[in-house]
Amino acid sequence: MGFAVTHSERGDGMKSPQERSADPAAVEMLQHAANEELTLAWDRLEAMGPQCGFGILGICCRNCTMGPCRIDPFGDGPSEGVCGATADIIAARNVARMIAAGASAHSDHGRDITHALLLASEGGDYSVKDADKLGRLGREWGIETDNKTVNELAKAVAQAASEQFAQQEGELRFVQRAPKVTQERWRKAGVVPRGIDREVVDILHRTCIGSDNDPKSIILAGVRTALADGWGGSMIGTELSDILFRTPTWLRAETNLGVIEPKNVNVMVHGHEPVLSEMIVAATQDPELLALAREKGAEGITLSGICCTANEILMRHGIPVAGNFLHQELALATGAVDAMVVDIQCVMPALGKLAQRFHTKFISTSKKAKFPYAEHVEFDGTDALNIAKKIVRTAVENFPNRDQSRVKVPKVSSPLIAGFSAENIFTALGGRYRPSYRPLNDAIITGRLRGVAAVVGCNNPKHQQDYGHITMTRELLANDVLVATTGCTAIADAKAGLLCPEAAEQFAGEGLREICRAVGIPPVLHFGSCVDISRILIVLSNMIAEGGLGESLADLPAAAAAPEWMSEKAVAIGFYAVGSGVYTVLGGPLPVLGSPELTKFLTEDIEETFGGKFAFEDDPTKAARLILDHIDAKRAALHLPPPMYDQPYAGKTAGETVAAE
Ligand code: XCC
Ligand code: SF4
Repeated sequence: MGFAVTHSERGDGMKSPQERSADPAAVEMLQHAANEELTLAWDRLEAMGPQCGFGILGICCRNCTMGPCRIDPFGDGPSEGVCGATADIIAARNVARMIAAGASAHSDHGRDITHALLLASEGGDYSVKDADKLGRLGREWGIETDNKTVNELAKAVAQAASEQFAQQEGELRFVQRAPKVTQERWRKAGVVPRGIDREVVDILHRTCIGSDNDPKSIILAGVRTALADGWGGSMIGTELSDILFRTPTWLRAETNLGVIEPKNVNVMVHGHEPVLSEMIVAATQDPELLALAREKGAEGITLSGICCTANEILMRHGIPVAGNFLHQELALATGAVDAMVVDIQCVMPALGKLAQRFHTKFISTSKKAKFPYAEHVEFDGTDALNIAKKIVRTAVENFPNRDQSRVKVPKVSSPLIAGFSAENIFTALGGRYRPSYRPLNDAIITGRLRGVAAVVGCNNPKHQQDYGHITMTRELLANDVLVATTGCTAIADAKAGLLCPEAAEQFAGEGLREICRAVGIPPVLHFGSCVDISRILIVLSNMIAEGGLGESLADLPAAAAAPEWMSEKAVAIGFYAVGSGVYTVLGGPLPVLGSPELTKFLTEDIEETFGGKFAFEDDPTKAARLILDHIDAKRAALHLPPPMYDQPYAGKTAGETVAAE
C-alpha cells in the first residue's frame, strides 16, 4: 500500500539545498555538508521514503501484543484490530498518547524550574531575580506574603507549584486566569484539569488495551491533559522562570549561524531549560575562563544557542541564537563549535555521531536525556555554577583541537528585537503611562488591526525550512494582523528580518504599520520559548478582561498556527489552543486522516464544545487566508467594523507569496 507522503515534493529524488531550506545560511551549509559527505536530517528523510502510510493516517496500533494491527483505509482489508478497535478508536488513542507525551515534556520542564526555585529559596547559585512577580503570584495563589522574606515566599510558591503536579482532585490554580465563560465551557465539558501528572497518567491508562474505546471520550480527556499543559505545566514553567531569572524586557540581539565567531571559543547550548543555560551564561563571562581562552589562542568566548533554551537566554540576556531545530546539525557542520551542550527535548540523537566528524565535544547534562557518543556531565541544579564552569572549561580546552582549515561559518546573521511578555505588551502597545490592554483592544475594535495570530512551532524536513513560517507570517502582516511568535517559528522569523521594527515598513499593512511606527515595535512579537505560549494565553485572557472583544477566548478575532510542526509537544499545544477556544491551523495534518469521523470531529464538531477547532493546510498562504477568514468572521460576530484600510484581504497580499501561487 504506497501512500504518498503528505508533502507533495517528497518521493522524487534528492532535494537541492534551496528546496531544503529558505534560509541562505542553511543553503550554504547544506552545500558544504554535501561536500563533506555529512548525513543530515534531510538525507535521512529521503532515505526513509516512502514513509509508512498507516502511520501517516494514524491507523496502526501496537498497544498490545495481539497486534500490531493496522486498518485498511480502502476497506478491502481489515477494518478492525484483533481486539475490535476501529480506525476511529485507534487514531483517537494514538493522538491522545501524543498529547500525553507532549504535555509530559512541557510539564516536566515546569517541574524542573519549580525545583530550581526551591533550590534558590534555600540559598545556593540560583536566586530570585523578579521579587515583584513572586509577590504577585504569591498573592494570586492566596499565599500569605506580608511577613515573609523573599526566600520564604519563594519556598512557599515553589511548594504550591509542586503540589499542582501531584494534585488529585479539584482544579489547577491557573484555570482561574481564563475568562469566566471559557472556564464554564471547560466545566460543562468535564475537562478542567485536576492535577498535571494525573491527567497524563489518565491518558496512558485510558488508552491501554480495553479501557476507553469511545473516540470522543478519548479526545475530551486529551483536551483535559493538554489544558493541564498550557494552563498548568507550561504556565508554571514560564511564571517561575520569570521569577527566578527575571521577566523579559525588550532587547536587541542577533541570530543565525553567522553569530558563531571563528576566532573565539564557541559554546553552544541546545535544548529547553533555562536552569542549565542561565548558568552557562554566567560561566562564559567568568574572568578566569576568559583568560584561559586567550591563553589557548582564542580572542574570547562566544555563547550561542539552538531551539528554546536559546530563546530563554535570548529573552533575558540578548545571547545570540545560532538557529532553530533544523540548524542543530548545520551548526556542528561549521566545525567551529568547541562544545555543544544539551539538556532535554528536540536534540537529535544524530548529533553525537556528527560531532565525531569534528573536534566538537558533545555534552549531555540531563539524567533524563543521554545520547550516543556524548560525554555526560550531570547537571541537576545543585552546585550549578561550578558544573557550568566545568563544561565551559571543557570547551575552552578543546579550542586548540579545532582544525581551522575545516571551519566554514556562513556570514549570515540578522538583528532582532525579543523580550515580549504579558506584562510588557501593554507598554509596547501604547499604554505606557497607564498600563492597560486598552490600546490593543481599541486598535482591534476600530479595525486598525484586523486581529492577532500566534504563529508557533517547529521545523520539519518535510517542509522547506522556514518557508511556511515566513510566508504565513508575511501574509498575515500584510493584512494587518499582529503576530505573536515563540519557539522555532520565532527564530525563523528573526532570521528573515521580521522581528525588526523596519519589517513593519516592508511587510505590514497600513494599520499595523501605523501602530508599529507609533510605538517602535516590530510587527512580529517574540514571546519566548514554547512553554511561553502560556504568555499568549494570558495576553488573550487579558484582552477579554479589558472588554469590548467578547466574553471568551473563542470570541476574539484571533487564531493560531504551526506551519512546520513535528513534535508531540506541538500536538499538546494544538489541543490546548483549540480547547481554549482558538482556531488552530496546522501545516501537515494530525495523524488522524485514516478516521474520517475523527477528522471531522477535530476540524468541525469540536468547535461546538470549545469554540476552537483545527484546520490542516500545508500551503502557508492558503493557511493564512483561513486565518484571515476566521478573524473576519469573528469581527463580524462582534459587530466590529471591517478592517480600516483593507477590505477585502484578497485585494492585498504579501508580494512574493502571491507570485508563488
Ligand atoms: Fe522543538 Fe522548542 Fe518544536 Fe522547536 S518549536 S522544534 S518542539 S524547539 Ni518548541
Ligand atoms: Fe491490535 Fe487492539 Fe492490541 Fe491495538 S490494542 S494492537 S488494535 S489488538
